[in-house]
Order: sequence, then structure tokens, then C-alpha cells
Amino acid sequence: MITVHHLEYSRSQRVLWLLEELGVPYELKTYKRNPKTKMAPPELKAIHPLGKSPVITDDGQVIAESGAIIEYILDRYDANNSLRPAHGTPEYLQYNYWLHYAEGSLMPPLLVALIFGQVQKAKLPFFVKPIVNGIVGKVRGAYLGPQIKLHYGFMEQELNKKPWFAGPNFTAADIQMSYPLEAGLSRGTAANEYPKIQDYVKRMKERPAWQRAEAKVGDFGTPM
Ligand SMILES: N[C@@H](CCC(=O)N[C@@H](CS)C(=O)NCC(=O)O)C(=O)O
Repeated sequence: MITVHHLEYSRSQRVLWLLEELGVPYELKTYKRNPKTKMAPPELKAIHPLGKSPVITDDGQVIAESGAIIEYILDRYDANNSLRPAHGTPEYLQYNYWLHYAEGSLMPPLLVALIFGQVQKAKLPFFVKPIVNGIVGKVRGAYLGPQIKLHYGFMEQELNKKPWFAGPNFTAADIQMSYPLEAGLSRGTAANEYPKIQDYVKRMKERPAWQRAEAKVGDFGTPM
């Protein structure tokens, strides 16, 4: 049986959601973040050297990296390909694109924005604060702000054309996209400028499998 090593408030919520969508039984092991640093506890390093979540174990195998975990679960437990379009179709190309885009292109600027936000909130000597704020402001204005706007504008346009990222049907690529999209919204990144994205996130959370997965861990909380 699959064991999901779930770090609270983390990307591994996607794996729980996927397993609930497929109705695959799993064992859940939950890990708490360090209250100060928000990092994963050292016990996760006993599962995989990077100590990050999600990571799953199944039949003696250790599988890390959300996209790889999703593909592994679909290959092994979704014989009907209910959450992945058929190879060779335009929908498959879209599915594959968004599956990689979520971690490869969208997450990096959101993560940098999060880190910069934490740097600004950090306790610093009074004479250092204006320098730090100046640097953070410059990077936000010249790079992060425009990049995040570019991504959100692009996704809004795509969701204007189709209800789900791969096309007419909900796929596992939507599960992969859920975390960065929600992260952006919860940080106010997307504000009210992106109604399609807001509606999409609302539709995701209305899915019974999302709700079952969230109930299992108590609360998905705010993405970090
Ligand atoms: N690209 C990886 C990212 C994994 C990752 O950074 N996970 C975060 C949780 S959202 C984590 O474990 N953070 C705690 C830490 O780095 O100690 C994936 O999608 O699986």
C-alpha cells in the first residue's frame, strides 16, 4: 500500500487529493513544520535525502517530486487513464505542459516572492532595514511583479478558452496546478484581476475528493 509522507501545509496535499480522486487506499504519515523556520523536520530525511514533501513509499520504492509521484500513481493505479488524456492527442500535450509548468515555471517566482516577504518581515538592525527594503522593492518592481503578472495573465487567458488546463476534462495536471495557483491567490498576488483563476480555484475546492483529502489532514491551510 502507498504511504504518503505528508508535511503539513505543503504540496503533498496534491497527492492526497489525487489518491482520493482515484479511490486508491493509502496510509497517511503527517509531519509538522518547524514553527520558527517552517522547514520540514529531520525525520523526512530518513525517507529521502532532500527531506522534502511530497514523498511516497510503495512496495519498497521511494518516489519524490510531485510531478513524478503523480505520473507513478497514474501508471500504477489508474488503469482506465481517467485523469490523463490519451498519448498522441492535443489534450495530452496540454496535460504534459501544465504538469511541468506548475513546478518548473510558475512556482519559482512565487517562491522568491515568499522569501522576499519573509526577509522584509525579519528582525534587522534599524540601519539595515532601509537598505533591505530598497533592494526588495527594486527586485519586486523590476522582476517579480512583472513576471507574476505575466504568468497570471497567461493562465487567465488559457482558462478563458477551456474549463480545465488540459481541455474540457479535469485531469491530474489540474491537481498539480492547484498548489501554486492557490499560493498566488492566498498571497493576494492575483487579487480580483483574474476572475477565471478565482472561479477555477473555487471549482477545485468544490470537488468531493478535495474535500475528503482536506478532511483527512484537518485543514490544508495556506500554501507556503
Ligand atoms: N518541486 C518539489 C518541491 C518540494 C518542496 O519544496 N516541498 C516543500 C513543501 S511545499 C518542503 O518540503 N519544504 C520543507 C523544507 O524544504 O524543509 C515537488 O514538487 O515535490
